[in-house]
Amino acid sequence: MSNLMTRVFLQRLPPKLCAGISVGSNRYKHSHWEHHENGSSERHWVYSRNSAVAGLIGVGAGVALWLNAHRSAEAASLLTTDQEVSAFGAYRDGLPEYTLDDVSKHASVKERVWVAYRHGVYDITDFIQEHPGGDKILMGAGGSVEPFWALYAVHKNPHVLELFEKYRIGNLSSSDVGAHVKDMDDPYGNEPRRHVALKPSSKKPFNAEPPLPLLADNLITPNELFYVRNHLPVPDVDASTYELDITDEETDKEKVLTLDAIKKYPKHTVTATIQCAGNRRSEMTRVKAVKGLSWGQAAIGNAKWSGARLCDVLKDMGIERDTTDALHVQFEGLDTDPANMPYGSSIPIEKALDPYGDVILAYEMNGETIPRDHGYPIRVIVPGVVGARNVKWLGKIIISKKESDAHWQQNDYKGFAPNVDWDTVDFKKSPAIQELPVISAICEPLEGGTVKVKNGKVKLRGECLFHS
Ligand SMILES: Nc1nc2c(c(=O)[nH]1)N[C@H]1C(S)=C(S)[C@@H](COP(=O)(O)O)O[C@H]1N2
Ligand SMILES: [Mo]
Repeated sequence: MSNLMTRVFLQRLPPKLCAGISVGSNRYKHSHWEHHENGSSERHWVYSRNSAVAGLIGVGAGVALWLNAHRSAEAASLLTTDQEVSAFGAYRDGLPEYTLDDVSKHASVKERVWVAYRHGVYDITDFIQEHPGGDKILMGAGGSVEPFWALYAVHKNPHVLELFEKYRIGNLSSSDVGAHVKDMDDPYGNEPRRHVALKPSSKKPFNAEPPLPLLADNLITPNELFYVRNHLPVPDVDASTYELDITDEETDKEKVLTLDAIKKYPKHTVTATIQCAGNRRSEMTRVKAVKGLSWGQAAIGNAKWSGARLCDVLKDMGIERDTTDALHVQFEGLDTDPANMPYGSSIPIEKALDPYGDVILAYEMNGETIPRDHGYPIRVIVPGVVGARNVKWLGKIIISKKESDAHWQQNDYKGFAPNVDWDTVDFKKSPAIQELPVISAICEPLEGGTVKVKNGKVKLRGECLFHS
């Protein structure tokens, strides 16, 4: 059968199996079609390709930036308790007092950038200039970084806060403490309910994976057990007013599609595995400390996705191989950061225009309406390509000569050799990850578990990702 992740009952160790499947470099080696009488079609994917680079890319992907996570942070300690956090931003004797009004006068590098955090006032000008992604903190410039942290709660780790405390210049006048957060709604106040079996690696934004044995139980991952990887709060999209905006930068042509209009295109179903580039980062950390969410082995899932083929929609706009000079298809989500910037990334246009590429604007996951966590009402599915390009809550498509300039395309989700670290990384030097290499992992027994030997044999279960 199709798909990238498969349930295997082995009597030998997986490397043997994987050596078997990774020989040869034909892409899309085994895919087969099922055409249905109602005009819809279905394709199952099995990829194979040489896996020699797997280790390298795997380790490199772990280096990928997690917004402005700080250099000294270790993946394992990214999440911390409120108690550890509460020591920071406390009142400190002997420092001058400033009001929020004073702070607001320092909102640019020229005037020095001040922010308030709990009782503390900080001059973070140097921090911004020295740290990757530090510019994100400019969102709180001249005011409070609390709204910023409420959104990127993952940064409430001791390393970031400790470092932050070095920039302390004063105390916030007591009447202003907390004033700036009173009317702030929790941006994560409207999240969907999640299955209790999902183990979060961060709660705000929500990121979670299922237990490995449950993953191995199902070739098709049930929707509620499918790992969730959100960078921002889940948007609450009203399907009745939903619109997908498609712009061709080459011709300035624009098309706006409602959900009903998307559903009028022939319905196409693909079974495709999605994997986060950070999957198994916790294992990488054992080799060398890497930053980012400390995923186990289950930031991966396999589902049947149904929707309109992107190539059909683009063809309708006159965009085909012979008619366009564009090189990339950019996607934007309806989820936005505090500066109102949407999640975004892009794929090469060949993949989008290839009728065998199976890129779809999906509205169903395993025969059900796509759940909110997975992109309701429309999500682009790019089979064989890293999770980060499978943009959820799709709001905009831009046909362009350029890659997306979003953070997640330019400064994250790139692979680097293990000798590159946070002091030497130059994101421009590495291409954005698209296709992922072959990996395999044992799902049962769990690490540290016991194996039962029966007639000199052991039973193992695992996942195997056949990615092109
Ligand atoms: N709009 C939007 N799309 C997104 C993301 C996101 O945060 N926002 N995360 C990406 C990443 S990094 C991954 S791995 C997958 C995760 O998809 P899932 O949550 O359905 O498993 O979605 C991708 N698409
Ligand atoms: Mo991801």
